[in-house]
Amino acid sequence: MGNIIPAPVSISASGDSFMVQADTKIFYSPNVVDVRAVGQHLVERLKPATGFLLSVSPSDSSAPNTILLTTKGAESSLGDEGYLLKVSGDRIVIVANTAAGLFYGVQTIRQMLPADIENTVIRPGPWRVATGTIRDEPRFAWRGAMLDVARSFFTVDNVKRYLDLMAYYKLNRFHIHLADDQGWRIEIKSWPKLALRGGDNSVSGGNKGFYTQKDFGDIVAYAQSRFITVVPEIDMPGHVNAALSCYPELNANDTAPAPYSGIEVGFSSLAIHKEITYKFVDDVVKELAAMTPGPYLHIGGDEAQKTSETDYIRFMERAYDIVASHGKRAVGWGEIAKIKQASNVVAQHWIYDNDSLAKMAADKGAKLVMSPANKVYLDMKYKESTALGQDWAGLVEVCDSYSWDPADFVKGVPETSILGVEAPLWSETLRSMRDVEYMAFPRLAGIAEIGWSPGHERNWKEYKLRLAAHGARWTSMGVNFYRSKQVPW
Ligand code: TNX
Repeated sequence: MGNIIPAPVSISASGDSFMVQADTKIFYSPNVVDVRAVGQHLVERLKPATGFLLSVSPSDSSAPNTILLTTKGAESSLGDEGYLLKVSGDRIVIVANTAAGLFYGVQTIRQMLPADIENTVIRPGPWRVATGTIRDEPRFAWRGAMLDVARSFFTVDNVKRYLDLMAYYKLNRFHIHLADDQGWRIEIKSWPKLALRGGDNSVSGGNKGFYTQKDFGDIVAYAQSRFITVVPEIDMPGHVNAALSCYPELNANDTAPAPYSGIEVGFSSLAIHKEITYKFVDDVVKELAAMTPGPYLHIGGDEAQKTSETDYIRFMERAYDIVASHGKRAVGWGEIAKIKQASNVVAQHWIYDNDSLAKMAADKGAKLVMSPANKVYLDMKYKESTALGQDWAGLVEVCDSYSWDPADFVKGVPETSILGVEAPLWSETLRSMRDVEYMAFPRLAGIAEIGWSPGHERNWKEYKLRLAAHGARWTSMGVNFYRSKQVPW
């Protein structure tokens, strides 16, 4: 039972096995939202490799040869995302308070089956699940991954693939970086050139394109069905050359710059002193908020090197108010701690050697998401010879990215101020899903464990053995991963 990532809170094995067979039935609690869909998800995950199309029906009873997904009798201490999984020789029962908890129990079952279960062609099995009991719940509420689709665009299908991989590791926040100097990737009906022209550019050699609002709805729905909240980001007031190049009036000098396809940062800014800028922000935020069922909207705020400190604060405070006026909670990169409304924001700590910004955020009552670049930036090279990625925050081998803890990363920021962790993946050097997968795996699995599993028991020597077992799963899934020499594959 031991190779589950993220490691469950407690496992006790009883030495026997349950066998998934062609006539195994899935039962789910009737009249509980989304639970049927979780049962259906399990059927779909099991079908390609087993060839079985298991039946799914509403019932709270546990009979021999069934997998029961139930909310009946769930302890309140399991919370919103926890589950209890009992596997005996003749049945499997997952108990949780919510469909999300049942969904995580299902991900655990997938990982207890042989690695071949992730294959897309039918295999003989046998499809054994070891017996025993697992009780599990997450340490942190925010377990995220970010994809930069602005430097290089990734299609809706690419994003769905990433969401599937995230769900397998119980990640629950998908932050999508939708606009930057090199490209604007989301249709905004009130400012149509943003996507039409701003989408028709990328980093040199990257992919161009944009999501229509319908595409974006498709991404949101797919994420929701995997209990993942989408957090859309429009980076402001810097990182905006794509928008500036479409609309001259957003520039302080009324002149649109040329589209940009390099990899420099910190050179562009919205015109802080023009009222049209705030009309623009309001229109964009309004449309984005309407497309986003989740509570969060990310407004960037990093590397505004073209903007004075006073202007930066003035701009971000107004942007904050605009986000609040559309009913959303603002998320920003660490620099957002400087604004007066900081107590209500989620600040994403990325400048790994700037403790004072993180402390300022915590002291003002903000919640922090830990994304220290030297640990969790998935675009950092693994080693000098890694062909993809950058190295400004150092080389980040698999062990480095696993061996740290959110609660003691910044002295003076207590665990109670920390909402969770998130792994950003910037796409300056990425061109395809194969590239994305190579930089994300194996590191993303370890970051998921940091977000979910109890901190005190984690250690690399034990983790690397579990991680090694996931190599075969990624091979079955067709995931292109980095075969680090640190891991005994
Ligand atoms: C810094 S991290 C940036 C991004 C770059 C990244 C490259 C952050 C908030 N800003 O604009 O893509 O470095 O690693």
